[in-house]
Amino acid sequence: MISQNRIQKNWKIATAFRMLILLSLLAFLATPSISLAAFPGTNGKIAFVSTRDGTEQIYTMNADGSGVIQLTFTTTFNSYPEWSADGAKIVFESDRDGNHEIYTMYADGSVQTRLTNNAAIDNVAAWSPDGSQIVFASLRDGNSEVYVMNSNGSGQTRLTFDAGSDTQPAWSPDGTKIAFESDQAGFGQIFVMNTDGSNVTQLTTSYRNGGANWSPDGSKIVFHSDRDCNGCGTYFDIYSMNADGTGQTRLANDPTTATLPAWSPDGTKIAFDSQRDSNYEVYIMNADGSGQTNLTSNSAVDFRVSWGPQLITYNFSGFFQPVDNVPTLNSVNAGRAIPVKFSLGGDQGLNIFEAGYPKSQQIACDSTSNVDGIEVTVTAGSSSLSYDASTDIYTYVWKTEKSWAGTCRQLVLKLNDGTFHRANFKFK
Ligand SMILES: [Ca+2]
Ligand SMILES: [Ca+2]
Ligand SMILES: [Ca+2]
Repeated sequence: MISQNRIQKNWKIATAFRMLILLSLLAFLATPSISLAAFPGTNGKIAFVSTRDGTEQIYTMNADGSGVIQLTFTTTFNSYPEWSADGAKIVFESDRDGNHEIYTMYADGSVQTRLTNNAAIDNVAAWSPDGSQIVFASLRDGNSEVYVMNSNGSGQTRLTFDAGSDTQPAWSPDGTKIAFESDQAGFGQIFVMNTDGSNVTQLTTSYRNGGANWSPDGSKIVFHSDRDCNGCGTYFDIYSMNADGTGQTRLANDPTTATLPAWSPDGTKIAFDSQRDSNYEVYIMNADGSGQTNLTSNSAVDFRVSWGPQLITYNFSGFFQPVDNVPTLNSVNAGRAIPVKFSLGGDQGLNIFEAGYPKSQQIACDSTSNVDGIEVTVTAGSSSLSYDASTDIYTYVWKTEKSWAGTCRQLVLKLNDGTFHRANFKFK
């Protein structure tokens, strides 16, 4: 963001050379930086924006640059992707409905859902670590401010109240702080505040600084700055600092301009974009700046990265005896403890169920439909779930109730890879 005053002042002093510099500056600043927050996990896919199919669209790729998949396909702008902490969803910005609004979609591009509906620009969104909330910037109150909303778009609440441009919010991995960029003190600088907007603290002071992105452990923030060209506004590089603003260190030493850094979920690497190969490409480097590698090598613009965690995927075997898989109606004595056995293709630990599951729900005995489950299951004894490495079998012991005699019921296992597995029972 750049103020009108600054534009006018720059134009007054413009020589032909300065006009070129300014045009570059405006080209950069006209596209506000993505808001980024890296949450801990195993490194998964990198989301990025490319113009390779005409307009800015969102893509994902593997961390070695392979397996590029296009996720958005509107004729308009889709940009600023940001992964949720569990890797299941991406929040992004699009003007497909007439002006800039915030949307979410699943990691495969499905169920693209609009969250904001405001005639002003709503942009650069990022998730809270638990996925329940989204921070974003909006010009709805006259100048850019940071807002927060629930992840379904409800409860939109303003957090900043200054005359400067407040943008690029990024939620700290521990959930307690929001970093953002503001020019309330001159050029854009990085600030942090509490998640209710209180306790605003400035972390950077020299020249332009933006693109703040928390390390997965919350101890550091990477960002871009033009301080090594003394605030020229055209050449940025990647820097890191401690989360309190101390220890500011240059990392990329980019010969051109490098912006919008994003930590990998395991904290060992940083992705960013650079123009060193004549147009924007996505790069990764080690967290100390070594090993810089071009991942995209495409003549189009490739930039605005967010590095997601690996989605958990289990290789569910189906249920083993004594439980038969659907559509069989398992006939059992009401009140019995039922050993529910299955394999996930190796030892996946004992934290395999989505919170609140397994559940069960009464069904009609001739029903073939799936239910979500209502009652949380009761387990028999203290060992509700066990894993036997010698047979690669998980056993979940489900305690049924005598009062269920004469009814039918569906057992619903939701695993924390997001998959449902069900079995039907008739109680004698
Ligand atoms: Ca809008
Ligand atoms: Ca403001
Ligand atoms: Ca490119």
